[in-house]
Amino acid sequence: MPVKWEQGAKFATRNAEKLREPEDYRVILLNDDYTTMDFVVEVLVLIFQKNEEDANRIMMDVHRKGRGIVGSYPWDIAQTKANQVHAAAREHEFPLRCLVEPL
Ligand code: TYC
Repeated sequence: MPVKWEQGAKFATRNAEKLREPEDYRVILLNDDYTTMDFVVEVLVLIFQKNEEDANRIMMDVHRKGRGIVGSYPWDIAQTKANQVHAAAREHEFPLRCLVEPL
């Protein structure tokens, strides 16, 4: 029935928009000369739930290019993760920094 199909399509589109909507902020990791590679990988695994392979790839990308995208998250989650990175870095006396930027 065409009317029902059209309503279903609209509904599906709205749901897809809703699922994308909250991912508004990128967490950007910055390179530095002092934080160890192992610590950065650990941060990516424990705070950002990356697997070892992705964590290594992201860490090496940041190491080579100076900065890199870790992921996109709703604002409060991005802020919380950035705070957790800075707290862990401070605790281990590393200068590791990340930024939260709008998409
Ligand atoms: N450049 C650091 C080193 O050589 C490693 C590193 C990678 C530091 C990524 C920070 O976000 C970073 N030990």
